[in-house]
Amino acid sequence: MTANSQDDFTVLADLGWDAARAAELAELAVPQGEMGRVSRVDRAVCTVLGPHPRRVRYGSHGVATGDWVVAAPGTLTADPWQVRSVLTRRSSFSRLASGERAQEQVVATNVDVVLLAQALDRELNIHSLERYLTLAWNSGAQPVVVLTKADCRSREETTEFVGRATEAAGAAPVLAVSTVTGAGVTELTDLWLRRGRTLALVGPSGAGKSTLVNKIIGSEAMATAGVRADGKGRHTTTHRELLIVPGRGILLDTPGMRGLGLWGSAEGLERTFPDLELLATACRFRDCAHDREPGCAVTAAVRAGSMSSDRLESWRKLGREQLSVAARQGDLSLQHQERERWKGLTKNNRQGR
Ligand SMILES: Nc1nc2c(ncn2[C@@H]2O[C@H](COP(=O)(O)OP(=O)(O)OP(=O)(O)O)[C@@H](O)[C@H]2O)c(=O)[nH]1
Ligand SMILES: [Mg+2]
Ligand SMILES: [Zn+2]
Repeated sequence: MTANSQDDFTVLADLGWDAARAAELAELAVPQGEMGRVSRVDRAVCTVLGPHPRRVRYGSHGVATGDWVVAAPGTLTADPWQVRSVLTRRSSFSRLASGERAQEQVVATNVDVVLLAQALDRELNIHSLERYLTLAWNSGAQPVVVLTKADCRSREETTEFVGRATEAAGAAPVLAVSTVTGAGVTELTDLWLRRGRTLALVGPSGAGKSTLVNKIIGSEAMATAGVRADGKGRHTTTHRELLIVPGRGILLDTPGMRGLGLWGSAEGLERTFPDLELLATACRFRDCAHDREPGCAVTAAVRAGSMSSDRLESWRKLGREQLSVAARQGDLSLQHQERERWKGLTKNNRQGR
Protein backbone atom coordinates (compact mmCIF):
# COMPACT_ATOMS: atom_id res chain seq x y z
CA MET A 1 0.00 0.00 0.00
CA THR A 2 1.32 3.42 -0.74
CA ALA A 3 1.36 6.18 1.81
CA ASN A 4 5.08 6.37 1.73
CA SER A 5 6.03 10.00 1.89
CA GLN A 6 5.33 12.51 4.61
CA ASP A 7 3.39 14.60 2.07
CA ASP A 8 1.12 11.69 1.23
CA PHE A 9 0.50 11.15 4.90
CA THR A 10 -0.37 14.83 5.41
CA VAL A 11 -2.94 14.67 2.62
CA LEU A 12 -4.51 11.52 4.05
CA ALA A 13 -4.55 12.90 7.60
CA ASP A 14 -6.36 16.00 6.31
CA LEU A 15 -8.97 13.60 4.91
CA GLY A 16 -9.41 11.84 8.25
CA TRP A 17 -6.95 8.96 7.92
CA ASP A 18 -5.74 7.63 11.28
CA ALA A 19 -3.88 4.75 12.98
CA ALA A 20 -6.99 2.57 13.24
CA ARG A 21 -7.53 2.92 9.49
CA ALA A 22 -3.90 2.04 8.83
CA ALA A 23 -4.29 -1.08 10.97
CA GLU A 24 -7.45 -2.04 9.08
CA LEU A 25 -5.65 -1.57 5.79
CA ALA A 26 -2.75 -3.76 6.93
CA GLU A 27 -5.23 -6.58 7.59
CA LEU A 28 -6.73 -6.35 4.10
CA ALA A 29 -5.73 -8.98 1.61
CA VAL A 30 -5.91 -6.67 -1.41
CA PRO A 31 -3.31 -6.24 -4.08
CA GLN A 32 -1.12 -3.18 -4.23
CA GLY A 33 -3.19 -0.02 -4.51
CA GLU A 34 -3.70 3.53 -3.31
CA MET A 35 -6.02 4.61 -0.61
CA GLY A 36 -8.19 7.65 -0.74
CA ARG A 37 -11.55 9.02 0.23
CA VAL A 38 -14.59 9.20 -2.02
CA SER A 39 -15.55 12.85 -2.42
CA ARG A 40 -18.26 12.39 -5.03
CA VAL A 41 -20.14 9.54 -6.64
CA ASP A 42 -21.38 9.67 -10.24
CA ARG A 43 -22.70 6.99 -12.52
CA ALA A 44 -20.05 4.22 -12.68
CA VAL A 45 -17.21 6.46 -11.48
CA CYS A 46 -16.39 8.19 -8.24
CA THR A 47 -13.88 10.89 -7.38
CA VAL A 48 -11.29 9.71 -4.91
CA LEU A 49 -9.23 12.27 -3.00
CA GLY A 50 -5.80 11.40 -1.71
CA PRO A 51 -2.17 11.93 -2.66
CA HIS A 52 -3.24 11.49 -6.30
CA PRO A 53 -6.88 12.53 -6.73
CA ARG A 54 -8.52 10.63 -9.57
CA ARG A 55 -11.73 9.37 -11.07
CA VAL A 56 -12.15 5.70 -10.32
CA ARG A 57 -14.64 3.08 -11.54
CA TYR A 58 -16.44 1.37 -8.69
CA GLY A 59 -18.03 -1.56 -10.51
CA SER A 60 -20.10 -3.65 -8.14
CA HIS A 61 -18.65 -2.06 -5.00
CA GLY A 62 -21.36 0.02 -3.36
CA VAL A 63 -19.56 3.27 -2.62
CA ALA A 64 -20.93 6.39 -0.95
CA THR A 65 -19.56 9.88 -0.39
CA GLY A 66 -17.23 9.68 2.58
CA ASP A 67 -16.02 6.10 2.05
CA TRP A 68 -12.37 5.14 2.34
CA VAL A 69 -11.37 2.97 -0.60
CA VAL A 70 -8.36 1.18 -1.98
CA ALA A 71 -8.05 1.77 -5.72
CA ALA A 72 -5.71 0.29 -8.30
CA PRO A 73 -5.25 0.40 -12.05
CA GLY A 74 -6.99 -2.29 -14.08
CA THR A 75 -4.98 -5.27 -15.26
CA LEU A 76 -4.43 -4.00 -18.82
CA THR A 77 -2.21 -0.98 -19.36
CA ALA A 78 -5.00 1.25 -20.66
CA ASP A 79 -7.56 0.10 -18.06
CA PRO A 80 -9.02 2.81 -15.85
CA TRP A 81 -8.47 2.74 -12.12
CA GLN A 82 -10.90 0.66 -10.14
CA VAL A 83 -12.08 0.42 -6.56
CA ARG A 84 -10.66 -2.78 -5.04
CA SER A 85 -11.94 -2.52 -1.52
CA VAL A 86 -14.14 -0.32 0.67
CA LEU A 87 -13.00 0.06 4.29
CA THR A 88 -15.41 -0.40 7.21
CA ARG A 89 -17.86 2.46 7.63
CA ARG A 90 -17.61 3.97 11.08
CA SER A 91 -20.93 5.71 10.61
CA SER A 92 -23.44 6.05 7.85
CA PHE A 93 -26.29 8.50 7.45
CA SER A 94 -29.00 6.55 5.64
CA ARG A 95 -32.63 6.92 4.76
CA LEU A 96 -35.26 4.69 3.21
CA ALA A 97 -34.73 4.60 -0.54
CA SER A 98 -37.76 5.52 -2.63
CA GLY A 99 -39.42 2.61 -4.36
CA GLU A 100 -41.43 -0.50 -3.61
CA ARG A 101 -38.87 -2.43 -1.64
CA ALA A 102 -37.57 -1.34 1.72
CA GLN A 103 -33.97 -0.56 0.90
CA GLU A 104 -31.33 1.57 2.47
CA GLN A 105 -30.02 4.63 0.68
CA VAL A 106 -26.69 5.66 2.09
CA VAL A 107 -26.31 9.43 2.01
CA ALA A 108 -22.90 9.90 3.63
CA THR A 109 -20.40 7.72 5.46
CA ASN A 110 -17.65 8.10 8.03
CA VAL A 111 -19.28 11.26 9.32
CA ASP A 112 -18.35 12.41 12.82
CA VAL A 113 -20.85 15.23 13.24
CA VAL A 114 -24.15 15.71 11.37
CA LEU A 115 -25.20 19.34 11.16
CA LEU A 116 -28.98 19.45 10.83
CA ALA A 117 -29.77 22.75 9.12
CA GLN A 118 -33.11 24.51 9.61
CA ALA A 119 -33.59 28.07 8.37
CA LEU A 120 -34.99 30.89 10.50
CA ASP A 121 -36.42 32.81 7.51
CA ARG A 122 -39.47 30.53 7.81
CA GLU A 123 -41.35 28.76 10.59
CA LEU A 124 -39.39 26.14 12.46
CA ASN A 125 -40.46 22.70 11.25
CA ILE A 126 -40.20 20.66 14.43
CA HIS A 127 -41.54 17.47 12.82
CA SER A 128 -38.94 17.63 10.09
CA LEU A 129 -36.27 18.25 12.73
CA GLU A 130 -37.39 15.19 14.72
CA ARG A 131 -37.17 13.07 11.58
CA TYR A 132 -33.67 14.32 10.74
CA LEU A 133 -32.61 13.80 14.35
CA THR A 134 -33.85 10.22 14.38
CA LEU A 135 -31.84 9.40 11.26
CA ALA A 136 -28.84 11.31 12.57
CA TRP A 137 -28.76 9.37 15.85
CA ASN A 138 -29.06 6.15 13.87
CA SER A 139 -26.12 7.15 11.71
CA GLY A 140 -23.71 6.76 14.59
CA ALA A 141 -22.54 10.37 14.28
CA GLN A 142 -23.13 13.22 16.72
CA PRO A 143 -26.11 15.37 15.65
CA VAL A 144 -25.93 19.15 16.06
CA VAL A 145 -28.90 21.35 15.15
CA VAL A 146 -27.88 24.49 13.24
CA LEU A 147 -30.50 27.20 12.90
CA THR A 148 -29.38 29.18 9.86
CA LYS A 149 -30.24 32.73 8.68
CA ALA A 150 -30.33 34.12 12.22
CA ASP A 151 -30.12 37.59 10.64
CA CYS A 152 -33.76 37.15 9.56
CA ARG A 153 -34.87 37.32 13.21
CA SER A 154 -34.40 39.65 16.14
CA ARG A 155 -32.13 38.51 18.93
CA GLU A 156 -35.18 37.73 21.11
CA GLU A 157 -36.86 35.71 18.40
CA THR A 158 -33.67 33.77 17.72
CA THR A 159 -33.36 32.94 21.42
CA GLU A 160 -36.94 31.72 21.41
CA PHE A 161 -36.35 29.53 18.33
CA VAL A 162 -33.19 28.09 19.89
CA GLY A 163 -35.26 27.25 22.98
CA ARG A 164 -37.98 25.53 20.97
CA ALA A 165 -35.47 23.57 18.91
CA THR A 166 -33.63 22.57 22.10
CA GLU A 167 -36.86 21.16 23.55
CA ALA A 168 -37.26 19.00 20.47
CA ALA A 169 -33.61 18.07 20.11
CA GLY A 170 -33.13 15.75 23.07
CA ALA A 171 -29.41 15.56 23.82
CA ALA A 172 -28.34 17.25 20.57
CA PRO A 173 -26.94 20.78 20.97
CA VAL A 174 -28.55 23.69 19.10
CA LEU A 175 -26.70 26.66 17.58
CA ALA A 176 -27.89 29.68 15.60
CA VAL A 177 -25.73 31.05 12.78
CA SER A 178 -25.85 33.65 10.04
CA THR A 179 -23.59 33.71 7.02
CA VAL A 180 -24.66 37.33 6.43
CA THR A 181 -23.49 38.73 9.78
CA GLY A 182 -21.11 35.86 10.54
CA ALA A 183 -22.81 35.33 13.89
CA GLY A 184 -22.27 31.88 15.37
CA VAL A 185 -20.07 30.62 12.53
CA THR A 186 -16.77 30.77 14.44
CA GLU A 187 -18.48 29.29 17.49
CA LEU A 188 -19.69 26.41 15.32
CA THR A 189 -16.30 25.70 13.78
CA ASP A 190 -14.42 26.16 17.09
CA LEU A 191 -16.70 23.67 18.78
CA TRP A 192 -17.02 21.03 16.09
CA LEU A 193 -14.52 21.37 13.25
CA ARG A 194 -11.14 19.64 13.74
CA ARG A 195 -8.46 18.38 11.43
CA GLY A 196 -9.47 14.90 10.27
CA ARG A 197 -13.06 15.27 11.46
CA THR A 198 -15.97 15.08 9.01
CA LEU A 199 -19.00 17.35 9.38
CA ALA A 200 -21.94 16.57 7.09
CA LEU A 201 -24.66 19.11 6.37
CA VAL A 202 -28.19 17.82 5.90
CA GLY A 203 -31.53 19.60 5.87
CA PRO A 204 -34.26 20.94 3.61
CA SER A 205 -33.46 22.62 0.30
CA GLY A 206 -32.81 26.33 0.72
CA ALA A 207 -31.75 25.99 4.37
CA GLY A 208 -28.39 27.53 3.53
CA LYS A 209 -26.19 24.44 3.76
CA SER A 210 -23.97 25.26 0.78
CA THR A 211 -23.75 28.94 1.78
CA LEU A 212 -22.48 27.85 5.20
CA VAL A 213 -19.98 25.46 3.59
CA ASN A 214 -18.66 28.32 1.42
CA LYS A 215 -18.46 30.64 4.42
CA ILE A 216 -16.40 28.13 6.41
CA ILE A 217 -14.13 27.26 3.47
CA GLY A 218 -13.79 30.91 2.50
CA SER A 219 -14.55 30.42 -1.20
CA GLU A 220 -17.46 29.66 -3.50
CA ALA A 221 -16.79 25.93 -3.44
CA MET A 222 -20.49 25.07 -3.78
CA ALA A 223 -23.11 26.81 -5.95
CA THR A 224 -25.98 28.42 -4.02
CA ALA A 225 -29.29 29.99 -5.07
CA GLY A 226 -32.15 32.02 -3.72
CA VAL A 227 -35.29 30.52 -2.24
CA ARG A 228 -38.51 30.59 -4.32
CA ALA A 229 -41.27 33.05 -3.50
CA ASP A 230 -43.22 30.29 -1.71
CA GLY A 231 -40.26 29.81 0.64
CA LYS A 232 -39.23 26.48 -0.89
CA GLY A 233 -35.64 25.80 -1.88
CA ARG A 234 -34.65 25.27 -5.49
CA HIS A 235 -32.68 22.07 -5.01
CA THR A 236 -29.56 23.87 -6.06
CA THR A 237 -27.11 21.23 -4.89
CA THR A 238 -27.65 18.08 -6.95
CA HIS A 239 -24.91 15.79 -5.69
CA ARG A 240 -23.20 15.07 -2.41
CA GLU A 241 -19.71 16.40 -2.11
CA LEU A 242 -16.88 16.10 0.35
CA LEU A 243 -14.63 19.15 0.67
CA ILE A 244 -11.45 19.66 2.63
CA VAL A 245 -10.98 22.71 4.82
CA PRO A 246 -7.17 22.54 4.72
CA GLY A 247 -5.72 21.60 8.07
CA ARG A 248 -9.07 22.23 9.79
CA GLY A 249 -11.44 19.46 8.88
CA ILE A 250 -13.75 18.08 6.24
CA LEU A 251 -17.22 19.24 5.17
CA LEU A 252 -19.74 17.08 3.35
CA ASP A 253 -22.50 19.03 1.60
CA THR A 254 -25.71 17.25 0.57
CA PRO A 255 -28.72 18.26 -1.53
CA GLY A 256 -31.96 19.07 0.30
CA MET A 257 -33.88 15.82 0.60
CA ARG A 258 -37.55 15.61 -0.41
CA GLY A 259 -38.64 12.37 1.21
CA LEU A 260 -36.91 11.33 4.37
CA GLY A 261 -38.18 7.86 5.22
CA LEU A 262 -36.92 6.37 8.45
CA TRP A 263 -34.22 3.77 8.31
CA GLY A 264 -32.23 1.90 10.97
CA SER A 265 -32.88 0.65 14.47
CA ALA A 266 -35.32 1.97 17.05
CA GLU A 267 -32.42 3.62 18.89
CA GLY A 268 -32.68 6.83 16.88
CA LEU A 269 -36.22 7.38 18.15
CA GLU A 270 -35.21 6.60 21.71
CA ARG A 271 -32.50 9.23 21.54
CA THR A 272 -34.70 11.82 19.83
CA PHE A 273 -37.47 11.43 22.41
CA PRO A 274 -35.61 10.67 25.67
CA ASP A 275 -38.28 12.53 27.69
CA LEU A 276 -41.04 10.27 26.40
CA GLU A 277 -38.93 7.15 26.79
CA LEU A 278 -38.30 8.12 30.42
CA LEU A 279 -41.97 8.79 31.09
CA ALA A 280 -42.88 5.46 29.49
CA THR A 281 -40.85 3.60 32.11
CA ALA A 282 -43.54 4.63 34.61
CA CYS A 283 -46.44 3.17 32.61
CA ARG A 284 -48.25 0.29 34.27
CA PHE A 285 -47.59 -2.03 31.36
CA ARG A 286 -44.00 -2.42 30.27
CA ASP A 287 -45.19 -2.67 26.66
CA CYS A 288 -47.73 0.17 26.87
CA ALA A 289 -48.66 1.64 23.49
CA HIS A 290 -49.52 4.98 25.23
CA ASP A 291 -52.92 5.05 23.66
CA ARG A 292 -55.84 4.09 25.87
CA GLU A 293 -54.03 1.81 28.27
CA PRO A 294 -54.88 2.26 31.94
CA GLY A 295 -51.99 3.53 34.06
CA CYS A 296 -50.22 5.16 31.12
CA ALA A 297 -47.78 7.76 32.48
CA VAL A 298 -47.34 9.32 29.04
CA THR A 299 -50.99 10.14 28.34
CA ALA A 300 -51.26 11.23 31.99
CA ALA A 301 -48.44 13.74 31.41
CA VAL A 302 -50.23 15.05 28.33
CA ARG A 303 -53.45 15.46 30.32
CA ALA A 304 -51.53 17.23 33.08
CA GLY A 305 -50.03 19.59 30.49
CA SER A 306 -46.39 18.67 31.16
CA MET A 307 -46.00 16.94 27.77
CA SER A 308 -47.26 18.30 24.49
CA SER A 309 -49.76 16.09 22.70
CA ASP A 310 -48.11 17.14 19.46
CA ARG A 311 -44.81 15.67 20.57
CA LEU A 312 -46.48 12.46 21.71
CA GLU A 313 -48.33 12.18 18.39
CA SER A 314 -45.07 12.72 16.52
CA TRP A 315 -43.32 10.03 18.58
CA ARG A 316 -46.11 7.54 17.96
CA LYS A 317 -46.27 8.35 14.25
CA LEU A 318 -42.53 7.88 13.77
CA GLY A 319 -42.71 4.72 15.92
CA ARG A 320 -45.37 3.24 13.63
CA GLU A 321 -43.33 4.16 10.58
CA GLN A 322 -40.25 2.56 12.11
CA LEU A 323 -42.15 -0.69 12.68
CA SER A 324 -43.67 -0.76 9.23
CA VAL A 325 -40.27 -0.26 7.60
CA ALA A 326 -38.84 -3.01 9.79
CA ALA A 327 -41.68 -5.29 8.68
CA ARG A 328 -41.18 -4.51 4.99
CA GLN A 329 -37.48 -5.00 5.47
CA GLY A 330 -38.25 -8.39 6.93
CA ASP A 331 -36.45 -7.45 10.11
CA LEU A 332 -37.40 -10.57 11.99
CA SER A 333 -35.99 -9.51 15.33
CA LEU A 334 -38.10 -6.32 15.35
CA GLN A 335 -41.18 -8.16 14.13
CA HIS A 336 -40.62 -10.69 16.87
CA GLN A 337 -40.33 -7.97 19.51
CA GLU A 338 -43.50 -6.39 18.20
CA ARG A 339 -45.42 -9.69 18.33
CA GLU A 340 -44.23 -10.27 21.89
CA ARG A 341 -45.26 -6.73 22.76
CA TRP A 342 -48.81 -7.28 21.59
CA LYS A 343 -49.00 -10.70 23.20
CA GLY A 344 -47.89 -9.13 26.46
CA LEU A 345 -50.31 -6.27 26.04
CA THR A 346 -53.39 -8.46 25.62
CA LYS A 347 -52.29 -10.65 28.52
CA ASN A 348 -51.67 -7.65 30.78
CA ASN A 349 -55.00 -6.15 29.81
CA ARG A 350 -56.73 -9.34 30.74
CA GLN A 351 -54.92 -9.39 34.09
CA GLY A 352 -55.74 -5.73 34.54
CA ARG A 353 -59.45 -6.37 34.27
N1 LIG B 1 -30.50 36.00 5.04
C1 LIG B 1 -29.73 34.94 4.90
N2 LIG B 1 -29.80 34.21 3.78
C2 LIG B 1 -29.01 33.12 3.67
C3 LIG B 1 -28.15 32.71 4.71
N3 LIG B 1 -27.54 31.57 4.34
C4 LIG B 1 -28.01 31.28 3.11
N4 LIG B 1 -28.90 32.21 2.70
C5 LIG B 1 -29.62 32.23 1.42
O1 LIG B 1 -30.48 31.11 1.32
C6 LIG B 1 -30.56 30.69 -0.04
C7 LIG B 1 -30.33 29.20 -0.14
O2 LIG B 1 -29.01 28.90 0.24
P1 LIG B 1 -28.24 27.58 -0.22
O3 LIG B 1 -26.94 27.59 0.50
O4 LIG B 1 -28.21 27.44 -1.69
O5 LIG B 1 -29.20 26.47 0.41
P2 LIG B 1 -28.97 24.87 0.45
O6 LIG B 1 -29.39 24.43 1.80
O7 LIG B 1 -27.61 24.54 0.03
O8 LIG B 1 -30.05 24.38 -0.62
P3 LIG B 1 -30.04 23.06 -1.56
O9 LIG B 1 -28.68 22.98 -2.20
O10 LIG B 1 -31.12 23.29 -2.53
O11 LIG B 1 -30.31 21.90 -0.65
C8 LIG B 1 -29.54 31.53 -0.80
O12 LIG B 1 -30.22 32.60 -1.45
C9 LIG B 1 -28.64 32.08 0.26
O13 LIG B 1 -28.08 33.31 -0.08
C10 LIG B 1 -28.08 33.53 5.89
O14 LIG B 1 -27.37 33.25 6.86
N5 LIG B 1 -28.91 34.62 5.92
MG1 LIG C 1 -26.88 23.38 -1.46
ZN1 LIG D 1 -48.01 4.42 28.34
